[in-house]
Amino acid sequence: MTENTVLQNDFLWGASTSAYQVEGANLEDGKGPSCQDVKTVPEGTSDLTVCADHYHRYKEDIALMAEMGFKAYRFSIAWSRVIPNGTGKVNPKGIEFYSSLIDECIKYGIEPIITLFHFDMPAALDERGSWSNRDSIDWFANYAKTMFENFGDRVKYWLTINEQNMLTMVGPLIGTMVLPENCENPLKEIYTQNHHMLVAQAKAMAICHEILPEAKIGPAPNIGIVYPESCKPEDIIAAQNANALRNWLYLDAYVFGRYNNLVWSWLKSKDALPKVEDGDFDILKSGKPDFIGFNYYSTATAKEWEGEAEEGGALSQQENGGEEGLFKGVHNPYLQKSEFGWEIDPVGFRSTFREIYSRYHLPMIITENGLGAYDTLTEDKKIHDDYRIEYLRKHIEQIKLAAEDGCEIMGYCPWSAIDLISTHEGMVKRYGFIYVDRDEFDLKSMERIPKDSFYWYKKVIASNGEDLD
Ligand code: BGP
Repeated sequence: MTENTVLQNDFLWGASTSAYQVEGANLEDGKGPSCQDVKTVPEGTSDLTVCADHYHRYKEDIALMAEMGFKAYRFSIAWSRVIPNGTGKVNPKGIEFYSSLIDECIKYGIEPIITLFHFDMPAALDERGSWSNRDSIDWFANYAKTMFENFGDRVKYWLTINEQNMLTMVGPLIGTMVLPENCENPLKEIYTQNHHMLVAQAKAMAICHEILPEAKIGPAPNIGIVYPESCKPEDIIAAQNANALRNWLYLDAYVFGRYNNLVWSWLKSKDALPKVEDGDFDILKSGKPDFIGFNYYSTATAKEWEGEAEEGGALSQQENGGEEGLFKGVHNPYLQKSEFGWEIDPVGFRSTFREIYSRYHLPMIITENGLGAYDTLTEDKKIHDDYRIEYLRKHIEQIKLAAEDGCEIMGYCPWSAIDLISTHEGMVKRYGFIYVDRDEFDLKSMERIPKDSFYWYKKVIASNGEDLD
């Protein structure tokens, strides 16, 4: 490792995946179905039965990650693989799988970073009301405890819930939103679910600290600051509203154990305050993160609300039409978009670090960042993904600038280590450093082929971020 680099010498270079998008073997070896296995997949996209078949090929995959020089691998545990019904009996084969995966990482000196929950509620718990059921707090806390007990001897870094803000804002799109039949006040229900998640993850953090004093645990929301469209004072108010709703509601609750006042007032005005019970705020305050993990793909831009309510609403993790009365989402003319329509904003990455750090003063790790693109396999079996290298290079440059600004940054785990199935846009939207030879519906050879970005990232890691050419 190069000495005297901008980034700390133990910087956690790696990449991320999630169980339901990468593993496959979705009902094998005793795994119970999750909401992802029972949902109707978007038309024209692959189902989630095979994915990248990481479940059977993880040794080969981890060896490739080791070849890139990974210091960390962020992956998630499928709750229904280890506890098929979500509560009750533990599946020994599920425990065995993650135990071997962890050992395989450690064999190469790769730090496993485990996400406890990444968009895959056990289907059996959805039938019991999912996050609407107040018992979900204990379901999750018990599941987390079981994971700490089984893997805490080897796993130092834990993440609670992936993109809780997106579960709340775009749950139907991700395939995770369950509302009670004839729900009279959906907004109140959604924010009550969100409240249960807040309490559940705080409980999990407190348990982690109690039984694994050496471990570190944090959240992994999707954070990107929201710019005002202009310096018109009403646009500033709109951007503040959008930031509160998208970003600060979550981080304020995780770190300070309290609700963001703008969101609380808005929910009150809509008769949609979450159902809170006595003692909930004590629990929120008892579970403090050691660091902030966050996914960053882009910023957003907002102006004063105008138009009809139907013109608002979140459209994907990164696109938002706005919220009646609060803000209107607009396109940022200074930014280019990816092939899949997401704006690309490396400089916004730096501002996002600065903003998070000045608000919370906790070390940060990037748990996702990356470019979804159509990759082409050439006849001589190469993938020339210079567009991805360009994207990552520009973002790493901004990480270094943010570090020079005094932000504490622990690591970078872009999305994704290997090609996998996108949240709602199938296999064709690829993010990996490692190509997987399969199509949307044709499983082909499933061979792993390093992309150009693989060799580039290897140099980046070897130079601790100094060599970005
Ligand atoms: C995040 C999710 C990931 C991942 C990524 C890319 O929101 O945490 O699971 O899928 O976005 O999104 P997509 O697959 O929609 O392109």
